[in-house]
Amino acid sequence: MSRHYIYRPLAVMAVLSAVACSKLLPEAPPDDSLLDGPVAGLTSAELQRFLAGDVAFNDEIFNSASGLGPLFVAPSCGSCHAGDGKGHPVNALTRFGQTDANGNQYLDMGGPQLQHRALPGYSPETIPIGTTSSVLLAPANTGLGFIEAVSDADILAMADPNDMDGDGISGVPNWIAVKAYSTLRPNAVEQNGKYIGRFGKKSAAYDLLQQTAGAYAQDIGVNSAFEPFDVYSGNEVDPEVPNVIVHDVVFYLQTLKAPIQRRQTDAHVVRGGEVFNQIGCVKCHVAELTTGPSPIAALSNKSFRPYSDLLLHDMGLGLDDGYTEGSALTSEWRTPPLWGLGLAEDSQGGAVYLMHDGRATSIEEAILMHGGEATVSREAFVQLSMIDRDALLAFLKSL
Ligand code: HEC
Ligand code: HEC
Ligand SMILES: [Ca+2]
Ligand SMILES: [Ca+2]
Ligand SMILES: [Ca+2]
Repeated sequence: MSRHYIYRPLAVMAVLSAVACSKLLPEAPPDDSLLDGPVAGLTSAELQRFLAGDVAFNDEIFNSASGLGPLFVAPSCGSCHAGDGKGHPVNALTRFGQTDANGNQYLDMGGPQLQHRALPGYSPETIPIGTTSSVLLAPANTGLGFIEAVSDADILAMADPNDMDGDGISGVPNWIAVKAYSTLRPNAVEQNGKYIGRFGKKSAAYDLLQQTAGAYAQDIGVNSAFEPFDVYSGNEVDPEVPNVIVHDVVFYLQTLKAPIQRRQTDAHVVRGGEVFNQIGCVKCHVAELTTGPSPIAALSNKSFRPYSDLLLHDMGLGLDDGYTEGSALTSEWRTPPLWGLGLAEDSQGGAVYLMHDGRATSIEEAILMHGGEATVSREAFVQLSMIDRDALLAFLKSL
């Protein structure tokens, strides 16, 4: 198995250090602190596809000759999802103009997604005056194949739309229209022609194919047979990225490994995990989920620990972005997985930017911003003794 991709971030450092000081070569970081690697147990044919997808995702920088734009946000997937970790505010996406649950408005003014860059000769979009806009930070792309393979029934079993158990928490799925090119998962649950979304901050994408084809078209201005309409002209254009590459990228996302918890036996971390359960964080950030059957054996019927229920929760006015997607309301967000949280600063340039738009610059701040259904849990956090608060943070940083 070729391991070049695992050490790629270090290649430059290795060269520099070899020049500067030929005796001290940098040590490779331990495997559990890297995000950019495949899940265990792939066949060699699967590893080849993983590598092809890795190259397309990280190394293919589009230009005008290869289909970039004319309107775009960034020239490659990797420019926002660097190292597959969380994105930085400089690469945030902006969506605007959707002010109620009745669908997109301002489509004639470039909504809903803002493309703020353009090829020479074209005018980039600006946010029309009078519209509300939402800023979204790129999430880490780890472990997504596991999330994709959870059955709808398992997600629905965690939902409690009418809060029957009276704990103030009422997670709901986002019911969305599925694109004609997506394949319904086995035993998909339908409600009035809508299905359960699970990717994106409001769970508005059904699967990784929709997320990928949509990102090529909307973020990079690169059309495919799946999403053939150019965002600038509105016209159908010839594919600028072939289906096989789109599928390789989907495969890469499906088989990117999930972060594994570090310092699992440290007593302080163990105590922090208990606190996490006691104060109700775990009610939304559900520790363990199980996949159903998957054509990729390494993902089939596996337990994994994302710390998410994949459901939408009303997080209160403070986090209301005035923007709706599918059946998700303006104050509703999908519980973000917390795996990899402790590695966020590696990919965010030494600082952390948490919550959907990166407004929280520490884990404590992120917790204190929880409102709505998470109010009871936040209040319990505020009441913690210093030692328990510290343990909780140690636990969160071990994820
Ligand atoms: C301009 C920055 C940017 C670019 C370029 C970009 N993304 Fe993203 N990506 C984001 C943001 C922001 C989100 C969250 C969007 C949302 O919630 O709707 C996201 C979400 C995702 C998700 C969903 C992850 C999850 O946890 O639900 C996947 C998968 C993804 N992107 C893949 C890609 C691929 C593949 C490409 C290239 C074809 C790409 N992205 C290009 C910023 C970017
Ligand atoms: C009612 C469900 C719910 C509860 C309870 C809850 N959370 Fe969250 N949490 C969320 C949602 C939804 C978000 C995303 C909000 C946003 O992006 O604006 C979030 C975001 C976070 C984030 C930021 C993650 C990131 O990647 O930006 C952290 C850290 C976090 N929660 C930790 C906790 C802790 C610790 C507790 C317990 C004190 C807790 N949460 C309780 C639903 C919940
Ligand atoms: Ca194009
Ligand atoms: Ca636009
Ligand atoms: Ca409940």
